[in-house]
Amino acid sequence: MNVKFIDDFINMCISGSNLGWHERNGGNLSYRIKDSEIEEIKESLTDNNNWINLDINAKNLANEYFLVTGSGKYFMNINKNMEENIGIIKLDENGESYKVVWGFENNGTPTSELPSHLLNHSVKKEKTNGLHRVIYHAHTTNIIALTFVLPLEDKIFSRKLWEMATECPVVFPQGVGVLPWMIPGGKEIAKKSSELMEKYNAVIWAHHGLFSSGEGFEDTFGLAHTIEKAAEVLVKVLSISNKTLNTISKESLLSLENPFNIELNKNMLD
Ligand code: 2HA
Ligand code: ZN
Repeated sequence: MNVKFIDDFINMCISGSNLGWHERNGGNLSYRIKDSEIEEIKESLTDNNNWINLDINAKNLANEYFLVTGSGKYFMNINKNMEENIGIIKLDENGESYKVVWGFENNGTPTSELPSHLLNHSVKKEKTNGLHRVIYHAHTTNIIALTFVLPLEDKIFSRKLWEMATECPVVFPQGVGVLPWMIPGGKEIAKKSSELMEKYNAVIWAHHGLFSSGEGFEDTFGLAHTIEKAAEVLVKVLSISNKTLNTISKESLLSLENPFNIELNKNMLD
């Protein structure tokens, strides 16, 4: 299908792959499709009654359509055969089951992280009055590295990342959430992630990667990129020396609030 939201979706997968965040079948992406966009492609959707239980409840996503990457599929190959590598699912009227209405050809299924994607969408739809539509999971190398050496606390990651680049507090003034190591792919990690998504637009999974949320493909990717870039700087700083001479002080961080019209999460500053 030749439509803009699918092109943008695929381009985002390729961008992440080019940055090395999607080794093998690592990472996944989902997009809550707009009614007007479903209207555009409705001729290409199939009608069926093959409902599959989700084992989660996302009531506020009832009847919504999502474009999702496929389980086991490689981001680097995504545009070679999109009908196999990605697909569109529709949720039922209770937000408890889904059916495939396009794509996932040759017995494909949605990403193993579908529960995390849907619970995060559910929280973000509620919290942003429907503005957020994209949830992205990437295996961002430097963020993963930091989860081996920093305490797994929201406050420490947020403050350290803010200090690594002046744009960080502007791009994620709420900070970032951090989850300890958990089994991927299930309901438990999905629940814990979505609880953190109540407060943050990005959640780090220790020894695994990053989730980000946003309104569109550009800002969601940009958030992950900004966080990973700051993490890269921090990895370099820690590698050069165990002592830093200079940093962005608490006062300097706070002085960004007025000119950039942001409100920093003060919990990260005490
Ligand atoms: O799709 O990234 O977390 C593979 C993964 C699972
Ligand atoms: Zn992963």
